[in-house]
Amino acid sequence: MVSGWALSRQEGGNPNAADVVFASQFEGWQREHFNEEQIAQTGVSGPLGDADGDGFENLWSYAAGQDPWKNLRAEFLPRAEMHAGRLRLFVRVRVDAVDLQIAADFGEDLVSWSRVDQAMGAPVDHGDGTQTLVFEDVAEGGVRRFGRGQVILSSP
Ligand SMILES: [Ca+2]
Repeated sequence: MVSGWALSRQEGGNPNAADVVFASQFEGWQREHFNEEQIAQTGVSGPLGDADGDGFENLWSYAAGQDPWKNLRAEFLPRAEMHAGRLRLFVRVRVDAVDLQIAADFGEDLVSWSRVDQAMGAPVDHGDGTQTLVFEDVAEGGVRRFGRGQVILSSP
C-alpha cells in the first residue's frame, strides 16, 4: 500500500521511496541565493528568516520565485477583497513549487484563526509561471474580519 505521493524524476515513479529532488526543493532555491555562512544562520536563510527585513519571511520570496534580498514585489503581496459579505484573500505564487502548501487564515481578533486549505475554483494562471489562488472566509464579515495568507513548507 502506498502511503504518500510526490513528484518523481523517474518515469513510472518510485512509490514509497524518498525522492531527494522533491525533498530539497526549498534548499535548491536557498543555495541559489545564500552562501554557506548565511545558510548556517537560519534567521537569515531559513524558511522563516527574513533576509532583506521587508517583513516577509523567505518562504514568501521562495513562493514568489523572487530574490530574498529584494522586497517582495507588490503583485505578490496578499490582497484582500470583500465579496458578497465575505472576505476573500488573493495569494499569488509560483506554479512549480511542489513542496509548498498555500492556505489562508481568517478570524475576528488576530488571536484565533480558522484555516482554509482549499482555494476556491481554479487558480488564475498568469502565464509567467505564477498563479493566483483565492481563499474565502469561513464566516461572513461582521464588524471586522482579518485574513492572512499562509505559506507552508511540506516536511521532507
Ligand atoms: Ca523578506
